[in-house]
Amino acid sequence: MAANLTIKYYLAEEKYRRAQTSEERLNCLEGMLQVIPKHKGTDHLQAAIRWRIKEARAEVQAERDAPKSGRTFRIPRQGAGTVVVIGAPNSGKSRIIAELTNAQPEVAEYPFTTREPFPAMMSCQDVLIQLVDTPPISQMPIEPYVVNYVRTADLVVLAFDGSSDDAPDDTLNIVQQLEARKTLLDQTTGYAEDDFSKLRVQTLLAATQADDQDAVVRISLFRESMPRDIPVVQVELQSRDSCDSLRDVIYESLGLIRVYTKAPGKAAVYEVPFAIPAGSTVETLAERVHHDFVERLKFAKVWGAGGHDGQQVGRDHVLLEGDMVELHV
Ligand SMILES: Nc1nc2c(ncn2[C@@H]2O[C@H](COP(=O)(O)OP(=O)(O)OP(=O)(O)O)[C@@H](O)[C@H]2O)c(=O)[nH]1
Ligand SMILES: [Mg+2]
Repeated sequence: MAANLTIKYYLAEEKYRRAQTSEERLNCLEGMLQVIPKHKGTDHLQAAIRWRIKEARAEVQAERDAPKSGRTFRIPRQGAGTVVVIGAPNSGKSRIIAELTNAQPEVAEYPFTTREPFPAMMSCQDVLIQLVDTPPISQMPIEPYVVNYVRTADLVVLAFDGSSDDAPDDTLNIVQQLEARKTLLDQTTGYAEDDFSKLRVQTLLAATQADDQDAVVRISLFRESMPRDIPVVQVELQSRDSCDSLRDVIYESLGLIRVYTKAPGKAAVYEVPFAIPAGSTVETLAERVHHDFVERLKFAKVWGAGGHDGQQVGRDHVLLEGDMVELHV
């Protein structure tokens, strides 16, 4: 986290990253400029936002003058995180969704089976995570809406067919196509400093059919040519254990903690958690519970692992896994 920036600013920046249309992006940028602390230390960043606002206005105008061609599929975000599954034809994307959720996307031995994106919910540790299946990315130019999905995802799962000699090159082609669109598959998510067009997105390589005897060699070949190191999970989707590990790795990669809320004076019930990013404060939780709560929040009481037994805390208090929180507004 750069110095001198507030949680409010980071919330605004996160909202911007998740915006799906140029109009939404413009609104979010204006919101970021409003809440960014105005002092010397943020001069550069303020200038970068102003510059991006100018660009975004031009984009909005250009789209009004000549609506963008190409398909768009708006998928509303659902659950505690959105995981976009991308990959080359036949890399096992739909099979991943089929094994980890109750949905039944078409899975087939031939390539180009999936034609449209498809969202489904995965449940892990009482938390629902949205997985989005996508059509394959091949040598054809990647569709703009898929780039948009990748950029707004909380995590990208890059499927890699461990049984195919084409997998290293085909997967590298995807990395490069995204890179040409200023989108870098990487270990963490964040904007390049002072450049709101270049974005790193946290990615996990899921090597399917990993029981194939040459899968490890193919993965190594890919890693050698991949410009950045990303974590790899090897899966054999026929095995229940292997699917369970993939589910766990996806959940853990999202870096969430589960916290519970209760109304003042009511008994604590540990049933439906709020899953929020680790390191989140009471203020972030308040935002999730109700957008009004951030302004109205007076204090909170916390019970949990950090030794808290109903102590009163302020909005900047950092929450821990399993905390029970009473928000007083
Ligand atoms: N045994 C085994 N088969 C797999 C695994 N992953 C994928 N498959 C098979 O590989 C074929 C392709 O899987 P899909 O999930 O349809 O691949 P896809 O990436 O969605 O393909 P497109 O939609 O065409 O891009 C299917 O026959 C799957 O059953 C795996 O880990 N183990
Ligand atoms: Mg598919």
